[in-house]
Amino acid sequence: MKVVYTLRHRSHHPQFELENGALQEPFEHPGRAEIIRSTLAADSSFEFIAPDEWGTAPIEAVHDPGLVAFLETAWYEYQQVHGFTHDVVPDIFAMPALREKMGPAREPEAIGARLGWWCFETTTPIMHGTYAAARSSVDVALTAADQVINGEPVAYGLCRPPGHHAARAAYGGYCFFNNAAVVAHHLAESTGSKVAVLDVDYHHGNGTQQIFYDRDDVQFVSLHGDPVRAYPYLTGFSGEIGTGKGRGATSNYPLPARTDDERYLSALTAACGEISAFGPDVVVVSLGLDTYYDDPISDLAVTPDGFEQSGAVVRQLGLPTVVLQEGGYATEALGENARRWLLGVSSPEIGEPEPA
Ligand code: SP5
Ligand code: ZN
Repeated sequence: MKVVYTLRHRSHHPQFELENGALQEPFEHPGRAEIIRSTLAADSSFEFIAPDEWGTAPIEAVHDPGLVAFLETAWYEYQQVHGFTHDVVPDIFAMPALREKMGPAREPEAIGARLGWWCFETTTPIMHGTYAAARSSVDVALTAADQVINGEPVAYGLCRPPGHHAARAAYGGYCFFNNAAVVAHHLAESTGSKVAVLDVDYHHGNGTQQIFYDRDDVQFVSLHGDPVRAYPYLTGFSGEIGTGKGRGATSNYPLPARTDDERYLSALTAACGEISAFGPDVVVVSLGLDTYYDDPISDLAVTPDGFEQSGAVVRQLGLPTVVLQEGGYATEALGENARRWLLGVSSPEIGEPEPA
């Protein structure tokens, strides 16, 4: 299997994560991508390629160009006003309730206020190299998609930073650009095909859902911790099914705490049944491995065997498949968990009956 990777992800390296009223060690850090890289590099099933450069047009096809322009210069603008700051984080948020009855706000001019205009929470710092890393993550994703367009049955983009929490006009949740949404839109536009996005990250892919919520050419199907207890709290309920002509093209499977392999695989099989019924030409997987039983910020209970079987369930869709890395924070296990999922999605021996 082709693996798309670049070391440019390393230029996004937060010093802290502001969460639960404290500065914490970042859960999302360069070591995550590096353990996946080194684990896959030690297995001859995987062949590494570097990403091509795709520019901003495919990003601006799904994101507000104002978000792209903001992220390109935000760190520098902040330095000019506030002095050297490694991790730039908003300290004010543009809540629509502040202007109730007065009409919506306009994007502020002050850099500190613009941070809270484009960002929805405090755990996603911007530093010197964040924009370059986020752009490279999209390049990785698009290059993996290109492999599949050119005939590979499956390709893996080792994306970092992740993407699925980034909405059309908002970043957060460790995500800046929505790699999966950029790829799904690019596939739909460039090949005229129907696309399914299957999001298996522990956290609901609110950004991807938002971007495609009113579309009938891109299906969004997600399994995740129930937003009653799990980040991002505001989306991912089972009643969210899409709107307008997109009605029925969004499906959500909120899962209870400690969901084990058996229950997880049964929900995944049901989700894949909905994908088959939609009839896509290609599937994009948002591969979060934070459903792992020992993940430090999540509460499901999937094991390495469960990851391999999950990949095999997706393989049985029989569709060209672009797999993109999202979350997963048990760093020491992350490489092996990714390897098992990818072996499951690519190996005929796994999860299929023996030939007679
Ligand atoms: C891509 C991705 O997986 N983003 C996840 C962002 C989640 N950030 C906030 C998580 C809040 C976790 N609180 C955990 C308490 C653990 N004891
Ligand atoms: Zn996640």
